[in-house]
Amino acid sequence: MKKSLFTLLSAALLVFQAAASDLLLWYQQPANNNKPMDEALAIGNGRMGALIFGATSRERISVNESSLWTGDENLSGNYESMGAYQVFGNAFVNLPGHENASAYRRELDLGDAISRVSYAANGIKYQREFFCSHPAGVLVAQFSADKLGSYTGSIELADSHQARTVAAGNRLTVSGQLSNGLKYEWQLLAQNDGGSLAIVNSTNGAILEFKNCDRLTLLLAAGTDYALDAAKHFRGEDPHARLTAQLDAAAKQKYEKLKAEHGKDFQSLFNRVAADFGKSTEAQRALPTDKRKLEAFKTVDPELEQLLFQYGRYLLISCSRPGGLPANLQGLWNDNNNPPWHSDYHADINIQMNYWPAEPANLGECHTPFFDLIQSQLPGWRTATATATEFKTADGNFSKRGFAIRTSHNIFGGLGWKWDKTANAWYCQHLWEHYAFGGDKNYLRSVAYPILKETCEFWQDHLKSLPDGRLVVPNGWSPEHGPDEDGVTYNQEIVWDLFNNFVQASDALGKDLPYRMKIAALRDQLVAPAVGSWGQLKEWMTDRDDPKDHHRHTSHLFAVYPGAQISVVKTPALALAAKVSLDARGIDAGSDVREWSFAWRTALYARLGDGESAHRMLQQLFSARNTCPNLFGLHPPMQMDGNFGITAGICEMLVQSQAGEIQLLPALPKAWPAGKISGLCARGGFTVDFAWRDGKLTEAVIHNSAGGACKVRCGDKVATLKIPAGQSILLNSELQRGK
Ligand code: FUC
Repeated sequence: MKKSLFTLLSAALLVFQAAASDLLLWYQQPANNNKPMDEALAIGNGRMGALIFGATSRERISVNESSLWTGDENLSGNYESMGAYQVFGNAFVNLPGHENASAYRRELDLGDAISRVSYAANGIKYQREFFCSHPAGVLVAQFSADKLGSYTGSIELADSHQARTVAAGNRLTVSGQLSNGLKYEWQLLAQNDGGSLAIVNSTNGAILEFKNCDRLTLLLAAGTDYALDAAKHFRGEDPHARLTAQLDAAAKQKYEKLKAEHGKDFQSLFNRVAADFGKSTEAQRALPTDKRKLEAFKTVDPELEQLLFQYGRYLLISCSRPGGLPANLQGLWNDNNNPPWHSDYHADINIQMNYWPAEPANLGECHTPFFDLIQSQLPGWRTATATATEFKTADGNFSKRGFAIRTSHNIFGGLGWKWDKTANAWYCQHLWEHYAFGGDKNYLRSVAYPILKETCEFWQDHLKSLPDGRLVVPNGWSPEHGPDEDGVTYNQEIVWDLFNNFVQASDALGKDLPYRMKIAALRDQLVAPAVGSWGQLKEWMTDRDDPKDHHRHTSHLFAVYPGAQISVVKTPALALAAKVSLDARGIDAGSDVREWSFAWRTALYARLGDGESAHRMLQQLFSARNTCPNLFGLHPPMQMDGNFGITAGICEMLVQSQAGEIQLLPALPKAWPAGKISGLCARGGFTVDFAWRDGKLTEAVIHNSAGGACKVRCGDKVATLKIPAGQSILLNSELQRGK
């Protein structure tokens, strides 16, 4: 259908880009070599990434690639033998004589996904740029200066598993094999303008030396023979030919062309959303990010809050692209081979939180690595479940249908630590939400639905009947809080969510009607969330929550967020109880409350319509305790879930769509009296742009990709709209059309 002029004009009205300065992290000193995860700046192309340190006389590029893992299918389930995510190592560029530098600046520009370093030494101005290109598949670095012949030094690769570097021409190569047989390789190709470049061999391996160069361009590729395919035992081709071809192809392109191609690709995702939460002061803007964030903990800094919001989107684009592995506990950026919690996939909150922003923050395709991983791991997970005594059914037999997962997993079908019994159903929520937002029926039919159905069958076989006929998850767990027992609220809510999503999926596909009826009936027999003695939402079936407990997990509030079983409108008494529980846990933050806890609490308060508390939780993330100078989440140590979680929490403050309508500004804090946002997504294929002033909506544009009716709510105003597929409608402050 043709768009009317009016529609086009109105749609353009609210589309904007943040000022370039609002998307910069910047520092006046290099990252501390001993604090890579806290201070170095991250770039990535979804599969390969790096931390850039920016030291003037010895640049350090700490290189990661998402499939470099030890471990295997780990049938024992023992956490210690599950394996861990590894680091490739460091590329160093030694520049003797650059020690005494002035006018130093190091930055990461979220607008074009480039990290830059600049300084002056010996009367010469030096500049570096680093980016990791998704289309080219390589990391690109350029070292330039305002005087010809100014670069003399050396380049070396230091492999973290002690493999030797060999050199040929202008290329350094390191290849090795991990204890599990995984083959890996990384290659660096150096190009010089002016001057000379030579190989120097020593007993420690080869390095490249350069003399009097005008400019250096480094191209780096890293990979393994990992394949996301259980049938191939997770092994594919030796990476050598692929990496060589990638570097050869990149070497034929001009630097500016690689940079432009990278920018275009990155911005095709990043620029879908722009945010403006109000203006910061000149004094706030003048501070480098490490100092500024500490001030923002005390005094609201709206532009930095906008930056934190966009940082989660930047990081997700940089570590989770279609065809790759999903974001792990540290995203992609891990600096050692014995990382905290194995830098694994944690199923009791962490990987889910990593993906909370994907759909609402308009990065639906960045969600798909999570689905690919789930699909690829199913054979291993099914085997582990079918042989686990924990999952014997009431008839004493081993489990026959479906799969369950332990709290941790790797990339080889292997599980570790304690079973998190309903994590299977929580993973299904992600599969469902991708359809709920994007509306792709082929995906629902071929990817999501079979896994949802299999998981329903698992729970059909494993739920236990109470004497009164109600159903409970037997011997479950409120993550990392309390013993194993029946009917734990978290488990009940997650299975309810699975069954409810399955019913909707079956309706959407018009499939399996009798089974759908059965699952709907089981859903309604589940023990439901209930209010306890001090007005709280009970965490367990027995009424024993401690009002002084500040535990970091808020598992029993799953039904508020990311679930939708409890809502202010549909279940007000339960919503009130959830608020009582959350206030007890959340406002007076005890020492157990972590970076990711604050992100979850932001989203929970937003769902409960409490913008002030949501914002207060957000602001906690600027404290030295909860984020690093590079704004990575700080558990401690560094953990990335809080970065993704806060982006999702902010989406919930501005737009919600879980209740069958699009609600604008459901939890706007006083700290953001005027602002605008464009490009947030709502379930049903909608995208929304809107602005507000004095805390009130001024105008909104609702785009509809799928076609159909929708209800838009803002405060007590409601509009029912029919927007044809591909069209947009402008609403005024009263939610009236185009006036
Ligand atoms: C869960 C949390 C911890 C930590 C770990 C990686 O176990 O309870 O706080 O985030 O994951």
